[in-house]
Amino acid sequence: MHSLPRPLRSYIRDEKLLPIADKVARGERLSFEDGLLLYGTRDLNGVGAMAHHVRLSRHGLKTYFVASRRLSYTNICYTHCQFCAFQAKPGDPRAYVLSAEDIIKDLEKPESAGVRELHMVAGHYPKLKIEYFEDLFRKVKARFPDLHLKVFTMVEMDYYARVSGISMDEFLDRCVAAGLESCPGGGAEIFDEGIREEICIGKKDANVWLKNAELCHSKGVPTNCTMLYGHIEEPRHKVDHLLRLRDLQDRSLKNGKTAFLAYIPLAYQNENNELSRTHVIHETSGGGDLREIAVARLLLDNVPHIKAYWVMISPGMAQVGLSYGADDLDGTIIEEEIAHDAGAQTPQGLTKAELAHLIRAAGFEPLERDNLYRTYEEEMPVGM
Ligand code: V47
Repeated sequence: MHSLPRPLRSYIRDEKLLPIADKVARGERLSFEDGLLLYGTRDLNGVGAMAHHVRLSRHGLKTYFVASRRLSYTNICYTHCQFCAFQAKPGDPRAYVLSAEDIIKDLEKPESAGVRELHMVAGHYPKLKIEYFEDLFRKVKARFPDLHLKVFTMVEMDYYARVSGISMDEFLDRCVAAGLESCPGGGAEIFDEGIREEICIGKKDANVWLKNAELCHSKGVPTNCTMLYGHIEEPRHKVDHLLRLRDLQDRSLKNGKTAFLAYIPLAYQNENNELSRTHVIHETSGGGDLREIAVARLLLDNVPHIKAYWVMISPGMAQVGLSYGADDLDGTIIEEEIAHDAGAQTPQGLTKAELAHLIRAAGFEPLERDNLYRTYEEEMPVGM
């Protein structure tokens, strides 16, 4: 297994970080106060070195990506999130709802060839009920039996169970019976109640997200987790968020069914939304993006994978993120709406060869994975 060539302490310039470096070297869990120090120090490279040490001991140079298609079945949303530029109200010329047939037609296009994961999150539209999702999942699975269905944020699932007039338990069981296999990590935003009042008044109860993630895990449905950063939050809100995720993960791992597979820090995109009209918020910075990846790798000691989401931080920053704790570049995506509607300037998609090239050029080993991190080494694109 690869490891840093020198003792961890030798990479640290801020001596306040030395006790943390010692804990990391011994594999000890970090505290809330440690989290604050990691956010507060100027020694970003020291934080990165500690995260890289953990990444190397866990994954060596292995770096994952997935051939994935993003789709949103509707952009109509009755919930009010001030940071969201994707939502449309009924009657808006941008508003759309996709049928199962539209989605299948899209997946049959040449650009979707080889896709292994369909990742869908969408708006909260009360006309869509459980029957819509059962029909959608059954039809997509009948046409593409090997395509992994990764659908719903935890809040979305809660909403559609409520408008269907059934319990979350029943909603989840029926979706799984129809083909749902895992859930993305979106919709968590930031758990602090005060910040939620300002950025997502329509989703102010963080416990909904946490409770439903735990329910998914207890039923054997793996999920991911995220945090939206770079808006009006402070370091203490982020540490609190990460430790709430870590606590939940401890419980899910103890339960033994399944748990979070990956954590993805989501960099706030600051255009075309209400939050950007009412607050002056700068774009996140490269250093800030790297720190989020590194702090997550250090605090979330029980979540196996940390993604550097190139759509929100750029392919170049995501590539550097691989040396700051990330082991996953997410995927090919093909077409993305949520970040791009809010101003993201990144490409819509990257090919497998482009992802493999980014990973190799940063000194790591690319591995195409499926949703459960099983790899397809024999099919790796070469010759870039
Ligand atoms: O749910 C919305 C967030 C999420 C903005 O699980 C915004 O593998 C930034 O969940 N700026 C969608 N973020 C993205 C997401 C995701 C991405 C990559 C991988 C995975 C995974 C999940 O983006 C939304 C919301 O939480 N979001 N608006 C915005 N302006």
